[in-house]
Amino acid sequence: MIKTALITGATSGIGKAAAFSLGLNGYRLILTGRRKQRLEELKTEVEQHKVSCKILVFDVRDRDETQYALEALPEKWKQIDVLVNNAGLAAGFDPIDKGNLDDWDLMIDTNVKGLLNVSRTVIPWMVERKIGHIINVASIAGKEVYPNGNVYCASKHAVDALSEAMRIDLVHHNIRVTNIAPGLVETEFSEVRFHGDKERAKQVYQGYEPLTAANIADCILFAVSRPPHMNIADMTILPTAQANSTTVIKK
Ligand code: NDP
Ligand code: 8X3
Repeated sequence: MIKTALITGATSGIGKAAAFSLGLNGYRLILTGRRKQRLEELKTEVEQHKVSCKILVFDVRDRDETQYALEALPEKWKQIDVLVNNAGLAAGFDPIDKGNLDDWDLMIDTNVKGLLNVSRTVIPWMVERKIGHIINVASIAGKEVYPNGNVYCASKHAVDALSEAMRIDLVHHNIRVTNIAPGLVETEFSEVRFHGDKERAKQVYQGYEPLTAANIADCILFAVSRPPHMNIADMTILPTAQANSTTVIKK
């Protein structure tokens, strides 16, 4: 039977790459994000590959909007086999005494509360069917803390903890939970972190070979395609030039 994957934050980067990777490997897709036009273009593109696709435009921070959009799915589309909780961002790169409080709200509301808003609606559908695989896109920033990473790191430590918590609470419902913790991946991430400063963002990925969004999508596909008795609990994926959050060898 055809499987259904819901991917949040599919308009860019890792989420978009995961849409292609899961779509081209037999999943039908529910793709979400705030930027409607990008979702429409992506739908057209995946449908050219004969992938069945629905798009939902909502902000994961808005609990009512999130619940409404998901509940409005036709019943058969609510049979979600794979939930990729990917929508997330960093905003700002300041020491804790100089951080912008709106940036802090944005990260906590998106990365933690947004992930919970989506999960709280979708998980009961998985529990009912006793089938499901949740992929939480956390980060190396959820394993370590680095200078000026403060609140972003805290939000990703929360995602890491929630992956463990979900695994514990859902194990008796036959639901798998995989925590994905990438290091430096070249996407729109740094542009968003630096509030649109493209030049500064570009420098993050210069002098070494960063990971691509497709590399992480490969890992997601690997995790979801294991046999049913096997759960990849946690994957940390780094560029070869990166040893940890603060050690990156640049030429
Ligand atoms: P991108 O900026 O390229 O993509 C982020 C995605 O998240 C976009 O599709 C965006 O969609 C969506 N998003 C952000 N805020 C919201 C919101 N409030 N509601 C709905 N969707 C939202 O970055 P990445 O692909 O790199 O990031 C994906 C995930 O990977 C994030 O959780 C990030 O923290 C994590 N990560 C990234 C790493 C990296 O180095 N790039 C490393 C480790 C983890 P839209 O704007 O259309 O709403
Ligand atoms: C994104 C990777 O190192 O910028 O989570 O935190 S890092």
